[in-house]
Amino acid sequence: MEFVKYTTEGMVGIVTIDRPKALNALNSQVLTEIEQTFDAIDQEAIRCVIVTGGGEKSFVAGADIAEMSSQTKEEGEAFGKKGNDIFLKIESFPLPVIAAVNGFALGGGCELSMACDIRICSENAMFGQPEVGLGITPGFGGTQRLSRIVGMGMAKQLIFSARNIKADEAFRIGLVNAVYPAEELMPQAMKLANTIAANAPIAVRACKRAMNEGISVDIAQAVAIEAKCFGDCFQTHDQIEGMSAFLEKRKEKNFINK
Ligand code: DAK
Repeated sequence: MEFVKYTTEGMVGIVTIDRPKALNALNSQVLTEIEQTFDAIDQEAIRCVIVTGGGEKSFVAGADIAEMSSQTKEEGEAFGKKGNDIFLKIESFPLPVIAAVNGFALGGGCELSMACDIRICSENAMFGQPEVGLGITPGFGGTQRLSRIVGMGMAKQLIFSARNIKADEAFRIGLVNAVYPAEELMPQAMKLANTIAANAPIAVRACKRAMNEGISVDIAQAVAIEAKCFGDCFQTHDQIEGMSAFLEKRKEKNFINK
């Protein structure tokens, strides 16, 4: 892979979008490499994934404007579909995905972070959907996910005004869960990922499924989805282990993803 690096630390997989010369902008090749990287993640060994950007300045500064500038209607639509399909894959990826936003998260970069389950960022992070200033709409899910995360009124204000916001404002409106000095971002992301990884993987994955699937149906259907996910955890090794540990007053738990 030229632009996407994948490393592991224990049970955590780290996906780094690494095209710093273009502030990690997403061209077709980067999108393909992101997809291939996620497809290759070992879902038995890995329990949580972190997505971040290479270099000091940027998470992802958007879709590649140079590549998009000469696209026809058909090519634009195909490019949008490619990005959307990959971001949907990340959103519904069985493992939790944390975006460690280490700088610019603009346009497609903000959208990539929103396809992840959890966003934390560095103090120099900047978020925004500048597309209307370029004569286009957000094309990788921004009009849909931003309103689900920060509410319709704030999302409309940000998208219609194309205003970029700094980390503290992103935190205030709930777009990110925490802000850290740049050098603490990855250690904090690892700490969170390891906390998640220490819990029962089948249960964590079932929670993600229930929350993602439940959000787009009515409450009766949503709680039925939860009930199914809840039931799926029973008679697993990890359910028996987790409950036995509590009853035996044991701190150590041996979760094996079975
Ligand atoms: N695309 C391509 N190259 C980019 C880029 C981008 N999004 N962002 C930065 N670069 C490149 C710059 O061109 C520059 O390249 P060289 O000139 O050195 O060759 C290099 O990265 C460094 O950038 P700067 O020199 O501009 O660095 P600064 O620190 O001065 O400024 C900046 C950083 C992030 C404020 C600035 O680069 C900037 O404003 N970048 C563009 C940010 C932006 O507008 N992002 C949103 C892109 S639009 C759709 C599908 C997808 C989408 C929409 C619709 N459909 C099919 C419907 C998605 C749209 C977007 O994401």
